[in-house]
Amino acid sequence: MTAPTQNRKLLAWVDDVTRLCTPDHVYWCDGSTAEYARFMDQMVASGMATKLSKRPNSYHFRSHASDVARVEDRTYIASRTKDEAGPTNNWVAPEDLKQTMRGLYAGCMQGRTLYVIPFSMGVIGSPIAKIGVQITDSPYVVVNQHIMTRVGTRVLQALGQDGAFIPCLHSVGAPLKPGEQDVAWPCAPIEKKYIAHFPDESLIWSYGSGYGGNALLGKKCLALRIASVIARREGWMAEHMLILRLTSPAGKRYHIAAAFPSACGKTNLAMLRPTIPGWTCECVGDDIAWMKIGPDGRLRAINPEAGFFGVAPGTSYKSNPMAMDTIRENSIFTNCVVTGQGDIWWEDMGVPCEGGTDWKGNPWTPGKGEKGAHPNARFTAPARQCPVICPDWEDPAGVPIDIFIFGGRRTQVMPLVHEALDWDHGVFMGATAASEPTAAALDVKAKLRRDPMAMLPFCGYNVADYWQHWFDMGDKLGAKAPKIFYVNWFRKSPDGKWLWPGFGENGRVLKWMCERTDGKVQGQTTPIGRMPADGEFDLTGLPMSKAEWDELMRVDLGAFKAELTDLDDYMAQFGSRLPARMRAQVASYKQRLGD
Ligand code: O2Y
Ligand code: MN
Repeated sequence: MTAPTQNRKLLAWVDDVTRLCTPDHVYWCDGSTAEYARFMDQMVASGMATKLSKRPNSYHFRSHASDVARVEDRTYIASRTKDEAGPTNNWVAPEDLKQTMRGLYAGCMQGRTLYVIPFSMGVIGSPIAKIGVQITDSPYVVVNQHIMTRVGTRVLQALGQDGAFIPCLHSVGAPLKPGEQDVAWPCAPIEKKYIAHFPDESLIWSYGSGYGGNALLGKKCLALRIASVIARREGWMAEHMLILRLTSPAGKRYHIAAAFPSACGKTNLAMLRPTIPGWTCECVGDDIAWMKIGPDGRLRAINPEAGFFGVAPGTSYKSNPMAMDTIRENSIFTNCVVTGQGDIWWEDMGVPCEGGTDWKGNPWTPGKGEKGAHPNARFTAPARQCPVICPDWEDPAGVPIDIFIFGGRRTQVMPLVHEALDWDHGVFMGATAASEPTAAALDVKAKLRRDPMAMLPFCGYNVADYWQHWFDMGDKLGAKAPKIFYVNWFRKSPDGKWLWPGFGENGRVLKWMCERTDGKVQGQTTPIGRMPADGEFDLTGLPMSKAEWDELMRVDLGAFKAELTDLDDYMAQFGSRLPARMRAQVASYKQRLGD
């Protein structure tokens, strides 16, 4: 196949990789619907995919049982020095890692086709967008990238002869000997998997896994780990945040970006149906926000992705009706149950299932004692199919952000909502965001799992430097900086009952934030931040007693103080790189708690 580009660097790179990986064929993806259909037909014919008769143009895939999620232990930030990667990332010297991986890549595409996928993160031509090119030997990756990014010839046109792109090399790491029969999900054993980032040259090398974030390299690898490094250098932000637009009954629009650790309901919040009359919500993105300061001095955000790669189990018409409608057609499902009727099913989908074939390919009926879908089963669906996709979700200029939200999963201690006293305090709140490890480990000595700005697995450099970047962005934004809040949807009463109903009721929390942003309500200052004053928070129609509300919002200073040792240990790991402004925040936090 002749290359449909004259971009010199791209041609040279594809040549180099072809020589190293020795595929049988090279194919340049054009991103067309015909190409997508052809790939799906081929994968159905080879037994890799199942066409779902109940959902138009939708397919199911089963991964290898060992290749079901991101592999953080095998994810590396190969910056020049270990200190630049920081204490929270795995580091190997770039040349050492390259040597190891070159050994693995040598001949790794034998018997396979090398696909070249030119893709854009963000609408082509947006001042915030970036172009990547992924080389892969996985047709499953090709069809997923069709949905998750903007793929094809238009990207090559935008690239021209000399345009820059981020090279993303991927192989499933399973060469085929002549005559050898392929398997449904080729991949390499765990000790040969590497998800490698070379931030100094904006380069991604991934080997051995065909799953999700390990293989769809535009997502976590490019849009977060590599982009966070570029963003720091260029003065913008690449964050693990959903973006939504909330509109008040008066028609005023608020744009909110929110960071929560993985599997904390980000997709659900991004597609919120507020229960409070007159308020509406539209989704701009469910996972990643790229934000630049616009000509008006405000922070403008785009969703660099074009699709959703959502967790399937737990998604239902109760938890997320908009996601359920999004995945009615043109979707890919991975590691779900395929029912006898030719549909997909997963645990807590809210519909009965008579049985079918489970994610491992075994016959399955409910009550078998094993889960039918893998807990990290996924749907891949085009964002444009979301019934509440924001009409401006592809505005190249992005949407202006009014509010940042951080959060974690805490059954105790953290109230439903509190507001930062100022930008630096907000950075502290994001930096110290934490979840409880597991319900079983819930005792006073159990360590909290800190996940700074929900970026722990995704920050491509030293987290202490990342915090400094946040402080610097606050200085640049000045009075136009978004207000910062912290939420906890997951608090329980002493007798173990959820205190907050969540789902559509979360709109009430967002409403209070908007009213704070407008100065319509004043809140009250507490040692941990500003909280709703009596009567400010709209509880109309909610069956919640005053005692339950008080418990939900209770600030037990003793419990906060008990976590200070953990906080000190956490901050200490960053040594002298910890920004002075973060030290100052820790000191004033302790002072406010009366320590
Ligand atoms: O397991 C994977 O590879 C998927 S991880 C993922 C996918 C979509 C959105 N967020 C995440 C995450 O881990 O934060
Ligand atoms: Mn995520």
